[in-house]
Formats: sequence, structure tokens, C-alpha cells
Amino acid sequence: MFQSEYLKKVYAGVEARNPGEKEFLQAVREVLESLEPVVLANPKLEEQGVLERIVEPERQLFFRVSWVDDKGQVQVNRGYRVQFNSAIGPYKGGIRLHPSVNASVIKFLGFEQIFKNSLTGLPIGGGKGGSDFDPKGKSDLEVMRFCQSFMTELAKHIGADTDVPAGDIGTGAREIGYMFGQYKRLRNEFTGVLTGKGLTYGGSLARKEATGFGLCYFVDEMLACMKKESFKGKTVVVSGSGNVAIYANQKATELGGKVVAMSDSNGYIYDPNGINLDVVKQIKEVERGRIKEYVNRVKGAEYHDGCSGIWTVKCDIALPCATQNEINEESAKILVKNGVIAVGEGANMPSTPEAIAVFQNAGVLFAPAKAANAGGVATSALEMSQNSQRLSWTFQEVDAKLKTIMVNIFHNAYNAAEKYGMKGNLVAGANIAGFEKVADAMLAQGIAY
Ligand code: NDP
Ligand code: 2IT
Repeated sequence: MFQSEYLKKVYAGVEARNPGEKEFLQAVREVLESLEPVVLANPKLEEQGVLERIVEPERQLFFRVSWVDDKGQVQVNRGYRVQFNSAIGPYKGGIRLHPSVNASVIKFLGFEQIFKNSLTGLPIGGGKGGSDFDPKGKSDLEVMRFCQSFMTELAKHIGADTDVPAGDIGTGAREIGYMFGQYKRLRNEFTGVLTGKGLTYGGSLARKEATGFGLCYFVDEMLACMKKESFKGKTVVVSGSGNVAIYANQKATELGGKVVAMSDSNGYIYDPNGINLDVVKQIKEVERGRIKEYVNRVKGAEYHDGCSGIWTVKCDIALPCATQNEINEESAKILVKNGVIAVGEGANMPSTPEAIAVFQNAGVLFAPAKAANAGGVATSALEMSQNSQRLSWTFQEVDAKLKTIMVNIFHNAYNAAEKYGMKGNLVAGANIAGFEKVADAMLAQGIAY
């Protein structure tokens, strides 16, 4: 619970205004709890209502997306874009296409994005969007019609200097391409309005790899600085098998780890010889298939139904890269019992608050999502820079910048935690370091009287 009366009041206001939005409330509570010492040390935050303002999105768009399926039938989905905070730059954040999308999910993601984007050190504000549309099982043409209809409304509210969406769950290069094409048709403008674009039309090299690679750069730095350890010789478990999971697997392996398990929402695979990533890429990126298929192609591998079972696989390093709240208290306890030394969050908010407490109390190094998965959006910001300059940088250039950014984020989070008496607590450190820059910009820009 909160010590400060101010934080109690702010959180009560968020609860009253957003009833039942459990993911959003979870994300807000965690940040406000971390900010306790910052609020005590800076009375201006209360005087100028910074926290009341930061928990309320600047603008929320909910809209109808109607499209026609392959049978000629009309389908209706709901589209969302939450433009949360523009204090330090244009709104920036992904678009999630998944049946579980609702206002609470988009708001938790948009809220976290404010602090994550600030941590990158680049000039990007926080936003998020999406729809309850499910791309799974749809034809390319159905996906195209949905994306075009979605963008027909969204185009009125975004722009390269206003709001720059990108990928997230269910939104990859195919969806971004259809959305970009529609934006260009509607506006007659070729601008960097979306990131994660294809390499032939303004996309950045290394954006596809960035979130997973960045996660491993962060975890490697955390292991080196806090435990004089590295990925070398470690057994690694990576949940999910989408964009983030695949490139986390690739970099963890390059850094000397052995990834033995991956998953999708149906179940997980275990391969004691180390997962053959080419097979996973073929199944997931090319065929858009299920992870179960892996065991038909690789000898000695096992498939188990149910995705949470992946946390029972013994490992030294766990990288949750699927979705929110995928590690609960029980799974965290099993990981600790099995000797995990580090957890790096590739997904957004994959650990419940109870799971985080289990890791922290057991002395497990814990890299929170806002900091550890910021490499994706950081590289999106590098894509925006390249688009503005009308240049493209080499893979090596972008990858080197990404690595420097991740190492800096680790040290900023570590130092912020230490400064406020919470040495080693990267959850608090990331929240504080991300918050300070945004709060400073909000104070400087005043309130519209
Ligand atoms: P993808 O759509 O490429 O992959 C998502 C993966 O997670 C799939 O394996 C999917 O399985 C699994 N998954 C999705 N929903 C669930 C669920 N409810 N339960 C269990 N498994 C699920 O998405 P990304 O890899 O891009 O995103 C993964 C996570 O990383 C998300 O939390 C996202 O917000 C976060 N993230 C993504 C960034 C990016 O640049 N793409 C940047 C920073 C964070 P299935 O195929 O069965 O649905
Ligand atoms: O959660 C995230 O940071 C993303 N999905 C990436 C956002 C972006 O704008 O690249």
C-alpha cells in the first residue's frame, strides 16, 4: 500500500475512473508504488498535479472497423488508439491485434510505453493501439481488408510528427505493409508514419531483431554487473514463439546460452539438445503454423499441451516473451526452486506482482519489461530518424546503437534505484528513471489553464 497521501488519492482516482480495468490498474499501481520516494523528495509533483495528469491519457480513440470476409459477410471489430503522453515526443507504440484486446489492455500498454520510451533516451511519447481482430486463420486478403479499414479511421489521428504506430502481438511486417499502403493512398504522403516497415519502403535494418536482441543485451549487462556472470553455458527458457521470442532465442544462443524450450498459446516444446531455430522460423514466420509441429521435424523433442507448463522446465535464465501475466506466483516459485538466476521480461508485464515479489525475495536478478524490452521501440525511433534523413543505416550501425542504448538503460535504472535507497531493484529504478524525464518535461510545459 502507499505511504504518501498524495499517491493514495491519485490511485483512488484511477480506480474510480477506470472500474474493473485490471491490467491498467496493475500497471499504474506498480509505477506509483515505485515513485513513493520521488514524490516525497519533490513537492512540485503534487503542487502541479503531475501524477493525476500522467495517469490520464491525453486522448483515447475507440472506433468501428467493419470489413468484408472471404464469404462476402460483413465483420465488425473495435479499433483502439490511446495517445497517452506527448511530453517528450510524438506518441509512439505498437498495435496489438488479438481477440483479448480491450480498453484495459491497450491502456496498460500505453501507460507503460510512456516510461519505456523515456528510458530509451530518444524523443518519443507514449501510445498504444489495436483491435480485437484475430489475424489467426484469416486469409491474406481478409487481413488486408481489415488493415485498410482500420487505417481508414486511424489515418485521421496519426502522422510522422503526431503519432507513429508499429507492431505488437498479431501485427508484423505483413500488417504494417497493408496499413502503410492505405495511409499513403489516403494522404498522398510517403512519410515515416509507421515503423517496422519492410526494408524496400523505409524500414530499418535490425528492427525485426531489435526487441529480442535488445532483451539479451540488457540481461547480459545485468548478469555482468550484478553477478559477474554471462549467458555462456546457461540453460535458457524462452516463452512464446513470435517476433520477440525468436530473436531473443537467436541472441541468447549467440551469447553462449542453450535455449531448450519455447511455446505458443496452446503448449510448449522441450528440446534437450537446444532448439533448432531455423525449424522454428520456418514454422512460425513462413508457414504461420503451430509450435507443436516442431516435434514432427526434430528428433528427441517433446511437445506438452498448456503454455504455463514451460515454467516447470529447469533453467538458469527465463525470458518470458509471450504476453501479460504469463508467470504467476506458482510458476515463479517453481522457477526459483529449479535454480533460476535471472529473469528478463521480453513481453509487456509478463510477471504478476506476486511473481515479481517471489523473484526479488529470492535474490533472482529481475529485468522488468519497460527497461528490458525497450530495444524494439528504440530501434523504431532509429527508423524514424532514418526516414527523416531519407537515409538507411547498415545493420551493424543500428545494432551497435541498440546495444549502447540497452547498456545505458540498464545503468540508468540501476543508478536510479541506488539513488533512492533501493539498490538492485530494477523495477523501481526503471520506473523512476523513465518518470523523471517525462515529469520534468510536463513541468516545463505547464498546464493549459
Ligand atoms: P507475436 O504476435 O509475434 O508473438 C506472440 C507470441 O506470444 C506467440 O507465440 C503467441 O502464441 C504468444 N501469445 C500471445 N498471446 C498469448 C496468450 N494470451 N497466451 C499465451 N501465449 C500467447 O508478438 P510479439 O513477439 O511481437 O510480442 C510478444 C510480447 O512482446 C508482447 O507482450 C508484446 O507486447 C511484447 N513486445 C513486442 C515488441 C515488438 O517489437 N514486437 C516490443 C516490445 C514488447 P499464439 O501464436 O498461440 O497466439
Ligand atoms: O511494446 C512495444 O514497445 C512495442 N510493441 C514496440 C513499439 C514500437 O513503436 O516499436
